[in-house]
Amino acid sequence: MHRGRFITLEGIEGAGKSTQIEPLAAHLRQRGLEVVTTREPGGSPLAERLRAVLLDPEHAEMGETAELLLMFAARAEHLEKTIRPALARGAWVISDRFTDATYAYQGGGRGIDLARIAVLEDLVQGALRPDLVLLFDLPPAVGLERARQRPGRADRFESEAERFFEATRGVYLARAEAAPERYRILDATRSLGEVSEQIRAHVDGFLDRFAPES
Ligand code: T5A
Repeated sequence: MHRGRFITLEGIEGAGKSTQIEPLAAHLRQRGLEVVTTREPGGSPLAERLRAVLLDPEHAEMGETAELLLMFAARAEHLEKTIRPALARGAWVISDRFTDATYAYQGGGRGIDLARIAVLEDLVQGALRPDLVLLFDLPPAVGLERARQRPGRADRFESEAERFFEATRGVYLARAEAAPERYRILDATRSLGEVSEQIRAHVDGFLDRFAPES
């Protein structure tokens, strides 16, 4: 049995990740793959409870260290209960966000030292890293406008100022540019159909390199 592959979707608020995850999963299923879709924070029962705490605007005063540790606590659960078992049985896992979001939001947005995040990444994940990261890139003003058009109250992160997301976007782009073999940058300002096409082109190229038999 071959280990499945791990694909993550990343980007700032309103970039279009949640919209594209199921069409991407369907595309992979058509190729005969078992696919598990999931999200962070969340993706397991306890991690979903931690998600509710992390996003709740009632916790506006949450400290940066607590936020960082809760993200990794949720991730540890998500890995143990959902991601590792799926990969071990040969399924492909697509996650709406993973550790790049911690570098971008807690590192870029909050200003936590990236080296400290790397220590927690090693502790919680061991050697596991995504095989492919699709970065949905767009200016924060565009993403925030899309996010704000949705009904419902803004969550704790959506309430941040635009400069928070400029810093977040900057870390995402720097990470993608530093490791082009694992990251693909999409122009997320394009129409839904055009973004889908970009995703398919990148994922089909990845499939050709990393088919299950390889
Ligand atoms: N977080 C998470 C951290 O701080 N650290 C971490 O380690 C992790 C894992 C999660 C929050 O947690 C933070 C980051 C987040 O703030 P969330 O609700 O899951 O909260 O946040 P998002 O993943 O950002 O969810 P969003 O829904 O805001 O963004 P999406 O999923 O990228 O956007 P989506 O698909 O919902 O689209 C938003 C709107 O735009 C439209 C959609 O129809 C929708 O209305 N849209 C488009 N419109 C025009 N053109 C397109 N191409 C469009 N694509 C989508």
